[in-house]
Amino acid sequence: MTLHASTLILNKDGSVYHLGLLPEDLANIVITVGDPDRVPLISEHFDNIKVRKHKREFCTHTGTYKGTRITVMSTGMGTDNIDIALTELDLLVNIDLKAKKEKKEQKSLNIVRIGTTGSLHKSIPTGSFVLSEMALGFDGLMYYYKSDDILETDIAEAFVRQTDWSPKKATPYVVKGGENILKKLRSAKTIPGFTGTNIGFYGPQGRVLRLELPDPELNDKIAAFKHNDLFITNLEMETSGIYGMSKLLGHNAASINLVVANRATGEFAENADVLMNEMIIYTLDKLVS
Ligand code: R1P
Ligand code: URA
Repeated sequence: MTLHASTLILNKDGSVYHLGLLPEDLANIVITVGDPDRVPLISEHFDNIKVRKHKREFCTHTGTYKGTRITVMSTGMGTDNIDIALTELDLLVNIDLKAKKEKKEQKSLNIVRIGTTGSLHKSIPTGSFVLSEMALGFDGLMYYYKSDDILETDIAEAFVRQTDWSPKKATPYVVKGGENILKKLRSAKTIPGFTGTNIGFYGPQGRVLRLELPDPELNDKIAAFKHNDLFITNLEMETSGIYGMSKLLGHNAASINLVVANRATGEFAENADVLMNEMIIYTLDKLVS
């Protein structure tokens, strides 16, 4: 089937619509970050940078690290951006952009998010590296795709029951990360995470400034959720979308997040920049080892 111009949208130079990238710009290992300013913090460790492109919130550098070709790309904040970022990354490898058709041979990317997060527990202090084994999405993105086969429905249903989740919000979903890439990143330095992905930073993560929340206990209920040995470790805004889209499209995804805020104690890491640099080097070294 040939894809319509309004579905597969390309720029005049043949690059994909939002990312502004051509297939040759992309490495097999793609690091994603929320913040465009984190891209040069990662690529400064590269041996060289051969591609530098920037469109909207998507800033991309491709080069080599210790001889291995890696792309680092910002996604901006939230799973709405992740829908675009992951779809267009997949287009770059699995669609023939000239013929506007799916390629016969499908390719899997290794996708690793390097992000920041808030911990829900005193026992996971600021400075921890949380490696998300699984994510719980509050964003509803997976329900816009045929996704039943990749979702851990029993865990999501237990969560809805235990937290008395309001049906006015999207139904939560649970999806696992990619074991092939998670196993490269696990070590005594990482904490295994079950990551809650929120649709915002303030109200959706229980932060009260001037606006009241309908359920002020929600963060406590999320922190108290238990299913067998599982509990939710941390909150951020992209991992569920990355895991869900990667599973649907056949890519391997992992998400490692630096705890910058501890929501149980109220602390915020003062040396977040130093800790982030340590986590970046840790992740790069594990990826090429
Ligand atoms: C909120 O401050 C942002 O920080 C976290 C959240 O997921 C959200 O995107 O990740 P990044 O530091 O990667 O942006
Ligand atoms: N990112 C989030 O989404 N939440 C936090 O508390 C910290 C970083």
